[in-house]
Amino acid sequence: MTRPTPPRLPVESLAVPKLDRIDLVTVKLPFVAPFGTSVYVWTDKEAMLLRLESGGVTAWSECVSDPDPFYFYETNGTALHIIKDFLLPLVEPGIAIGELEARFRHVRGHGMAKATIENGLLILLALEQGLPLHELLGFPARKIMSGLSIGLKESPAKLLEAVDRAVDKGYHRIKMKVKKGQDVEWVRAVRERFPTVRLMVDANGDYALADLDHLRRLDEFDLMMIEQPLSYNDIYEHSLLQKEMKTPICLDESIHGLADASTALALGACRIINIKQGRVGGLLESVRIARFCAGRGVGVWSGGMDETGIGRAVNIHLQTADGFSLPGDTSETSNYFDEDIVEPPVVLDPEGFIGIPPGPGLGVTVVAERVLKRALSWERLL
Ligand code: OSB
Ligand code: MG
Repeated sequence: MTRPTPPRLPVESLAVPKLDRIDLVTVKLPFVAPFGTSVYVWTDKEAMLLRLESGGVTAWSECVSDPDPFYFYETNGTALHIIKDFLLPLVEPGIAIGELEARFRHVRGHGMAKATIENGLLILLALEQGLPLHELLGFPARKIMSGLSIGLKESPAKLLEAVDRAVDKGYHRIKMKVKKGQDVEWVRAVRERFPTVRLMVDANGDYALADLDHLRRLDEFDLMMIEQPLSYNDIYEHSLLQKEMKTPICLDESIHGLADASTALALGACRIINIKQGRVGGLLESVRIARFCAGRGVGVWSGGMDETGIGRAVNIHLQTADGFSLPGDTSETSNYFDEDIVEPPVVLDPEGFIGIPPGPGLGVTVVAERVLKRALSWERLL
């Protein structure tokens, strides 16, 4: 089994524009409700934004890391360091985007930091060419399926309320977080009340292979998948678990790029992959993984990082790419924030779909006053 050599994407040959000004802005937006995983509970989104200016055109992108390493090893602090000290010095006007990616590979890991710059440049190019981002990437417009990620709740009753609201809204699938001791009976409660809803669970790595007998009890609930049951760092043990379980395993944390995806498929470690564009280093690597998986009968979907409207719009554009056959973690803005920093907010249509914001670039407008109101820090880099 050899590593895939992905075909070149047409966008790789576009030239990096000359940048006139670069800023990094960190904003903090309170969540409408705390969001809990098996690892941590977040009460707000602290997001680092990159603002690029070129010939009077301004593009914003979002680093999807958190201030803490409780989902992924990158933090806003490491991303700032890597972007400022290692990645931005590699950005040279006139070189191809593909060449920039090759230069970025000299920096090991730090996909979220890389994605912030690569996505920002692609958004800038799309704005300059007057094209929606998905069109620059080569994908026709299509509406996106929706999915809600429900954090750990304090009681099964509260969980049922949240699922009820999501079903009412028309979400195409519902994900519930689980952890050891807050799993089988909670899933059973949801299944009993909603026998046919498309349901899945996400453990964020809370189990070990020794929990096999316990995890197998989840097989009776007709779940679409179980996301990242074992360690954030593992692929091999997931392959052993998948052989023992009927429910498809979906890998999230373990997949940092196309090479990991190919390892996971070769080992049979999962039947589905959650692509978070930041975690895998940007939109182009995401497109490569989606294609690779689609060609092998493995479904992919776009994960989320509770992003502001900037990152959420990037995820929406990404989902026009071939291979995104499953509903992802893209839900309404009101699920996260009372007031976002972009307009318009994401809303579901009556059939539960999400439209691509129309217009060049991301199709959303960053509201300067709201960024200023929410800014914790603002650093001009160029
Ligand atoms: O594991 O998918 C995850 C949010 C933050 C960190 C990790 C995860 C999540 C989510 C929510 O599940 C995704 C979203 O609604 O944006
Ligand atoms: Mg996950």
